[in-house]
Amino acid sequence: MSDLVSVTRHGGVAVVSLNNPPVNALSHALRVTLIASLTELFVAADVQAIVIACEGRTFIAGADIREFGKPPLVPDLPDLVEFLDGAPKPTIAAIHGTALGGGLELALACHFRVATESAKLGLPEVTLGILPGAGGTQRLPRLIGVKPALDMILSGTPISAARAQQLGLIDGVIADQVKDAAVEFASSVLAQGRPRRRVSELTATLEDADTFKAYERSSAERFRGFLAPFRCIDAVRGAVELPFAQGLERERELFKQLMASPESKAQRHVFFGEREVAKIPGIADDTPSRSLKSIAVVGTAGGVSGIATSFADARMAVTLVADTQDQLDRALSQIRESYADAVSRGRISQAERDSRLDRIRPTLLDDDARDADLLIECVPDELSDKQAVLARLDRIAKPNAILASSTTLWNLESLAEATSRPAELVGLHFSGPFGPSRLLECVRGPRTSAEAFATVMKLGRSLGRVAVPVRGHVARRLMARRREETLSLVEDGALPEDVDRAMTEFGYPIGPFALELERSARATPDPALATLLERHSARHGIVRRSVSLEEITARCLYSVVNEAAQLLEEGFAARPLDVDMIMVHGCGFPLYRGGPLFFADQLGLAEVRAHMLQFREQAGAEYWTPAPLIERLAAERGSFYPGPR
Ligand code: T1G
Repeated sequence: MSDLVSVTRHGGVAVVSLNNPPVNALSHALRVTLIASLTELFVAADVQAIVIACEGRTFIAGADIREFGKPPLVPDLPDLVEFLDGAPKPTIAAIHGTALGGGLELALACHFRVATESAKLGLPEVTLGILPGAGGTQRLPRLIGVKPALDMILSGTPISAARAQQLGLIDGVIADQVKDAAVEFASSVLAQGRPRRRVSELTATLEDADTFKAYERSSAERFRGFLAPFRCIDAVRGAVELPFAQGLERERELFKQLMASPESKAQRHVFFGEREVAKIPGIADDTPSRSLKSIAVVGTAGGVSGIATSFADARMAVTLVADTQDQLDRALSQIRESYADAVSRGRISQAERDSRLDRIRPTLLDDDARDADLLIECVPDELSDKQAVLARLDRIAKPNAILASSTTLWNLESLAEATSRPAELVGLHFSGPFGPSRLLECVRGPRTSAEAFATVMKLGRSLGRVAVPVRGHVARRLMARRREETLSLVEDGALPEDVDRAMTEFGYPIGPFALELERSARATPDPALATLLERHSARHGIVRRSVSLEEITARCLYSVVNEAAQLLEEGFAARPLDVDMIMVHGCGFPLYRGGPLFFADQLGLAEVRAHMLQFREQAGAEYWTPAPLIERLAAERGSFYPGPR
């Protein structure tokens, strides 16, 4: 057998071990080798049961996503799964780490499943804009029921082994020596003569006739703009309404539709983008980074509670330093409020809330921050205030501590001058214009060391955030340009509610004007405001006209695309990917569109440029001169992302 698959014998039990690092993805080579190995074992007289296990840190994490969009290779994953479903002797999936997507579907084709306590099981395909395409939508509802299956498939969130056992998804939780424990389980199956249970032969029963309608209704708001969740519901409906083989065919049809959809291409771009963006241009992957265990958050300006809780949530010790007791009390009550909200939404338990709060040590003394590995200032965005606090921290911090600024206004060099350690100074932006987000914008100054920067980029990952390396305030500049364009649209004749409608229909969670008003308020028709706008436009000699939703959408999108191209040329962002990840994870850009630059590529840059020139006629060169990068790419019929994505 090849390195990909090895077989060991334990009496009548054969253990088939898969070895395809890093996550045992079911690549074509692995599929071929596994089928060859199983074919032999199915007919081997001295083999009574077969265990399927994996080497390395995880069971199978799904199909090989890198094969997506390429010509299909036979046998494909459904071929392998249906081959396994026909096994003439008991098969047992022995799960450790994660069993995801095609990995769980393969396990569902086994007669029995066992998993270690820490294992996670899930069907995350919907997060890639597709659906479980190797029988998962047909077997899971048959095994655990329609509603639990829909919950797993629509959320894409893996469940724990304990929950999987509760649902009947696995037959036992085993010790970490997964192979030995699985052989023991297999031997007990043989000893007890337990019948082989083919999940495909079970029936998916509908507890409540309104189930599918109810999930479609709740998904309408929850998954606004996404395609895959609704196709998932259709596929699971097939498990109830159709015989197994026909249900599989429907699943296959829907899978192919989604795989070819622009939404899935965009979501796969974001999946790989989140991983690729962690690689820092100009800094070697093996650059040493420091371990950050204790953090000092100094100051209580806006966003302090989000920053402090991010670190406490990641099990780091946090020293929260404020100038006055008042400030400290205010920051602590914000933190308590956000944890109370997390408990009330069931996101964390009361015990978890308590232990996270315990990690935050409030103080009025700078000196209490002297042992911190990273000290981040969070004072109001005044240059002198920032310089003063960084100078203070520079004096008390230990030699190899990293200093960070939360500024979204000042360039890092103007702050570095206030310290004796410019090589240890970075910028960290935790929240974007939409408030708390998954983004961590990491700003590298001209004198920031590779080691300090690699350290904070890694920090982003341990905080469960998407860390994006930049050389300036990219999110702020992109959103400032969009804001400018929304105001120009309103001057031209659009009404705030039109702009908000165009942006929410495009997929943003909230419109720019509603965002400016308090979150809860929506820009609603306001005759007084309309009159004000008319007077304003008249005062500026602007003849108001009706502005279509299409024009609003195009101007809000292309203004960001053009500004991004400018930022790339100025070197504030190194890759189009950085811009897309910032916009998707920090500025509300719809995930199923992949980011403004990925989306612009789908439209074609020549087309985008033509629109910009049209707007330049209307609004003038100051705002709408296409960036040189766009001119060049459009002329070369190029794209921000050359090659297949
Ligand atoms: N295929 C190919 N490469 C993959 C991969 C996959 N399924 N999963 C991860 N990688 C690469 C990843 O790009 C990275 O590469 C490295 O592995 C480590 O990943 C029919 C069609 C398993 C929880 O959606 O959620 O099955 O950057 O950095 O944080 O129904 O990876 O080092 O070059 O994320 O420890 C469904 C996706 C597929 C699971 C590990 N499966 N993977 O997280 O490491 S669709 C998924 C993950 C499917 C069938 C359909 C996570 C992980 P590089 P990592 P990690």
